[in-house]
Amino acid sequence: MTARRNVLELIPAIATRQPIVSGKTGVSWHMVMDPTALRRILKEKLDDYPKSVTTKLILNPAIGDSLFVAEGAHWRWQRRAAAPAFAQRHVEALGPVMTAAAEASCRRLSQARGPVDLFQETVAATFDVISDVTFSGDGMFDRDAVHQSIDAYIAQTAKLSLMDVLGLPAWLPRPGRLFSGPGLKRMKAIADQSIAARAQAAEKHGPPDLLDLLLVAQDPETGRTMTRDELRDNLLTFIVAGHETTALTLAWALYLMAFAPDIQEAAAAEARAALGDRAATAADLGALPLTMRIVNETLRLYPPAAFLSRTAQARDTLCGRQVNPGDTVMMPIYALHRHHLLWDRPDAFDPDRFLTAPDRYAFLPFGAGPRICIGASFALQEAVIILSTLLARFRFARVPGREPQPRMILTLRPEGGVWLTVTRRD
Ligand code: MNH
Repeated sequence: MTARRNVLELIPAIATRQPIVSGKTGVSWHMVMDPTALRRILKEKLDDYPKSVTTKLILNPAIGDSLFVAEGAHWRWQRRAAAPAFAQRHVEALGPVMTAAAEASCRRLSQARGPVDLFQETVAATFDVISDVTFSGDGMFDRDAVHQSIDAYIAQTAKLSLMDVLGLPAWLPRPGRLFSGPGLKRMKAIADQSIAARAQAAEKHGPPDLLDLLLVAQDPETGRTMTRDELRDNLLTFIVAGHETTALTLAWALYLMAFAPDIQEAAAAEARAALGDRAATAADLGALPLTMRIVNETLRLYPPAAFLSRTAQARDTLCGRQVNPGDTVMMPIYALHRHHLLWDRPDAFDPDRFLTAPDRYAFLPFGAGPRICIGASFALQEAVIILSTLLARFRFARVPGREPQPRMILTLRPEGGVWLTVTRRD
């Protein structure tokens, strides 16, 4: 029963001390924590390790055969077509949206009396960002309706057995129709309306957002463009994949700041020196190296995507162990990031460990190889802009007795929220 409540409890303690842990519970499974083997799965033998059957089962009804779940040629052309939308100059051009979201978050926090749930707050902030860069400027876009639909979708997702997420066998009952709820239908309908409206709209001002860029996205090799359904599924993918993950990063970062007042003060000093009274912009990133290290150290200790899984297609050997077609291959990023052979004092919060770059395949908050997160630089820019702006203006302190417990339901969430007291610095 505990396993059903929290995937983290499924990861055996030895997973942070051994390169691979295997077992058989119906199907054979392997948890891989060895950088060389992870490189093989994610890069060298990509086609032999597609995303797990159950990952697809869960996500397909929501986001179709979009970038996140597609395989082979159908994945490849979508990735090529979408890549320019996430190129550095486009991400930088979306900076003002992130700065505005940081300002709005500060306004809300200024009103706060008593402890605040910072997870709720960062969810609101990252939702401002993702909704602005997908359906910005559309008169008919009903932000609250979309937000409610997504919440309903995530709540529904949370109900499903975690065993399904892992691709583990059916020794727990599985819920029947997972995604028949009205939330999902509503979300799709709103997205369809926005896309139709945008396609008809005359010239829009301002930098192109993700919807504009996907409307003109084209596979450079075949010239293929996205159908309306593919476009909608990919936009929803960006919203689902990019909204909660970034909110979690920010919430866990603030939680860690409350536990490390010295580091919080240093980060606040860095932010105030770089920003003065203004909110951070994309151009400030270079002047905020400590904030970036804090974000990376947060992603190490609390990786939002704490558990990735694949279904093996071919016979292979990983860390000397035989892998057969059909085996579930899990990558417990949470255990990798706290592995005793890979990290010095793995459970300690120490942003300065990122003064030197870690082994590429020992640090995988965004995955790696061809299927690495397409939104990684978008997410990092957003996290640093919002975190530095908040730290420059507010002090965050823990509320004893209200520490959140990490709990894994698709993403690594702080059970009970991240309650902190927030006080203005000036
Ligand atoms: Mn994101 C893939 C983590 C933000 C869109 N993302 C992945 C993967 C990880 C991941 C891990 C690879 C999964 C796997 O190999 O099984 N993503 C994150 C984290 C954050 C994040 C930790 C924030 C922090 N992601 C974002 C944002 C967007 C986004 C923001 C879009 C706006 N992610 C994606 C898409 C993919 C992906 C799309 C699938 C890419 C592919 O398969 O080609």
